[in-house]
Amino acid sequence: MQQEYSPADIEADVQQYWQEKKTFRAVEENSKEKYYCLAMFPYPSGQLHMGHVRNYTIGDVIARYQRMQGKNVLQPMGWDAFGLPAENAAIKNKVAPAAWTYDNIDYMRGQLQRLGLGYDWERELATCTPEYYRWEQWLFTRLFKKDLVYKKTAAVNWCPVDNTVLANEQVVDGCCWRCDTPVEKREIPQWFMKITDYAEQLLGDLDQLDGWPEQVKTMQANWIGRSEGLQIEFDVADSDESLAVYTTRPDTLMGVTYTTLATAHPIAAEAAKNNPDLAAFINECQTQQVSEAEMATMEKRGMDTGIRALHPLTGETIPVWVGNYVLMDYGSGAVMAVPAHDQRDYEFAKKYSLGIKQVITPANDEDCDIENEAFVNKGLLVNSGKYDGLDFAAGFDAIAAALEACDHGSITTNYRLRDWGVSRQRYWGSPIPMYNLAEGGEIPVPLDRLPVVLPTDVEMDGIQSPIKADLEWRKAEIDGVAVERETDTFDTFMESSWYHARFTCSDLDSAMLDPERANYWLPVDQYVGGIEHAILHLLYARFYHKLLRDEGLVSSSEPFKSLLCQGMVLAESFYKDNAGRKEWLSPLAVTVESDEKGRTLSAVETATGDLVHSGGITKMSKSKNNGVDPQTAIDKHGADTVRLFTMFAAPPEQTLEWNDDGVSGAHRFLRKLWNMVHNHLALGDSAPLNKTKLNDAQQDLRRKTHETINKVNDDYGRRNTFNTAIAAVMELLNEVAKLTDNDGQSVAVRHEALVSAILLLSPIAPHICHSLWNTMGNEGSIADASWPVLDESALVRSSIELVIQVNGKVRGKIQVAAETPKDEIEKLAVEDSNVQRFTEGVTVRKIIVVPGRLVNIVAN
Ligand code: ANZ
Repeated sequence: MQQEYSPADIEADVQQYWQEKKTFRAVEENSKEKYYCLAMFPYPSGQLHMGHVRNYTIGDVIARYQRMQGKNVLQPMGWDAFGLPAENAAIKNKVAPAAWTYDNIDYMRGQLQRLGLGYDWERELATCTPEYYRWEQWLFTRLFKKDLVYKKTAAVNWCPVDNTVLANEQVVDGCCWRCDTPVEKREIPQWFMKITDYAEQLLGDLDQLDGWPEQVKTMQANWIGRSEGLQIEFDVADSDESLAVYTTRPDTLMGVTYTTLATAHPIAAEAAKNNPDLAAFINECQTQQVSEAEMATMEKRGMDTGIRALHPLTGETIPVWVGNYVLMDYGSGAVMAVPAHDQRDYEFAKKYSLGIKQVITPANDEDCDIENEAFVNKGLLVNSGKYDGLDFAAGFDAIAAALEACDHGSITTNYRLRDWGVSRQRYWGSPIPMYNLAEGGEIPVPLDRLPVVLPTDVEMDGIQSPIKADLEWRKAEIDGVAVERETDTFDTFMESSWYHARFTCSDLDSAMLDPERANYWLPVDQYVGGIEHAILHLLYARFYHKLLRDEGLVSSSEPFKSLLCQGMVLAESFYKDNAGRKEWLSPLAVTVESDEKGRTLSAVETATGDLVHSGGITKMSKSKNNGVDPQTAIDKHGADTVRLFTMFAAPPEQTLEWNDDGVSGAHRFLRKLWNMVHNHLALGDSAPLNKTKLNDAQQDLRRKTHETINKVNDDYGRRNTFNTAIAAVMELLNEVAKLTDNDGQSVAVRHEALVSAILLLSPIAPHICHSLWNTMGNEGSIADASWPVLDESALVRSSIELVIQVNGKVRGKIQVAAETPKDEIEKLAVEDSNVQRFTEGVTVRKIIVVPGRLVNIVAN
């Protein structure tokens, strides 16, 4: 029998066992309740980081727990394998992106296996394979026919020197990362998916997601950004045209002093035709590089178009301006400006000396100082003629009714959400399956020509995508007519939007999904991932799931029933002064002296003895050089220790501080468990447990065992707090150590406690528990064992402790049999010697017994 705890040997053996027995292979079984647990799949960057370790351990713990509940569990893993880093690495290392990616996948797969994660590896997929991306190409052509995808021009970052489009990551401080040239904005034709057609469903279905954090649902709702407002038509003076604006504040209509058009508005373009100054201004704004966030804060600029509009209720003449703060693709691309009550309009009006007319006054004692800023809150209408005195709701309704009556307005709903631009001008992605026609327009690649395979044997020149540069590749022919293949590739969010579904039948080569298998497993019961994906990835995956549903491939409307967002992994960072610059040192290169709480007292660079400073505890990152390589920790302590530490150091949603002492502590605990079990077994076989023949000490340990089962079950199954589950098992082991008798029933009770501890810990530290489980005489894998069952009768206490108070102050404690009657308790309380010291010389007036807890004696 192996006596020393040797994780390296045990873990290798157990992993081999899982592999040989195909322990985690998932097969559809209609008679069994399914459980699909999914952790967000990684980008194959080269090696796992601690964030991955945490993410995947959480998922694995949940999956193993559910499996021990008797569920049919699916836990798959794959690779989000397209994306820009492969192109950068390819340029740097002179290796094709595909080769680099597949090498990384091989290495990282080994790392995941070394962590003992219970995946069904037969379902593994990599999104960069034609077997995978062909189906999103297929879907795209279907959606084209359904009018759910379309092409339009949209802005990209353009480097005028390299003559190429840049990804946002390639724009550094507004300049090209390669040649430092200021980046321009250019409009080029791109493909879009009509996610806005699903805006209402995406918002409404959030209500079904009881298992999602409220915060994430709110972020999704805000991103979709539904607003109720009015579309108002302003007639253009001396013309048959009208100008539509969208407003959420029709109550301010009487305060409109001008209107503003987006620079790309057709009326502005028309006016610019015979106004060179205006044309120059519009052109300048359009080459400016601005995100929507920057738009809110940047300096507001504009120009009068010379056009005049007519106020729809008063007929007053109103100037029409062009402004750089109006978005073309929101509402109608034009606003009615109410400077007194909108801060952007206010700043604009002040700058260009336009009128500011107050029409809202505070309904209570809020500050309102139109001389200095807009009053943006809702209030009561003033200076608005017959609408004076109305509040927001009444003003909205009355003005909407007046506009509807004269055919100049209608109530509309708007969404902030824009259609999803899926074109990327980079190489390492799925080709967009379209042909561009010589005479303009485009057609989908016919089904029998799918997939459009991305060539992988390419050389990267660092500027042009190889498929854009390859004139031969671009050529195609259909019915004898020459066409050109689309050379843009899909946004990589495309692939991550449906992998959850593809895992249900990743081997299928005749269709995107097999509805029967997909519907057996979907929706995912538990999704685990980082909060950084709270908006886009989750929104796109929810959208895609609805597209799959409308294609008849799945029957559910939502992909993820429950969502757990894990917190970040932090570590202390260190730097030394290097000629006034901070040089960040790896924690491995630093020797730290810390106090008993693990706080750093002083630190020096190990190699040089130079004093180093603490940069605080921050997210593990390259920039601070404070990443801890999981591989080193696994090699040193074993996977179980790393898993245990990551689960013990913090609840999953909170940040986790990496701490070497904590890791050593986790290791010591596992060694203690190992030794306890082996020492226990050395005493020989345990007698059968006889519940009716236990003394107090034995009953106490049994109670502790079952209290622990009860608590840990709740921690895993409901609260997702694995740290408190571990703490409870640690406490149980402390109690086991206290029962030192070795008679038959003591051994039996201890045996039950140890078996339970092993079962309860097994989702977190599966290798050591697998081994100990077998050592304790159980056949097969602990992964297939049933979760320990609570014996309610063990929780009943034969005696209970009652606190005794005299006049509200604790003066003693008594131990009584659980079923002691009230008058007997009163008697015992008064007779207690400690209590008598406080009741001497006074009269007991009243005794209050709170059953099971305390006795209060009132005496004076
Ligand atoms: C007049 C007004 C008066 C407005 C007032 C606000 C306050 P949400 O709620 O996000 O939907 N707006 C409309 N279209 C725009 C565009 N294309 N670009 C920039 N801003 C635009 O925002 C609706 C408000 O944003 C609208 O209501 C409009 O300004 C502005 F005291 O109209 B409001």
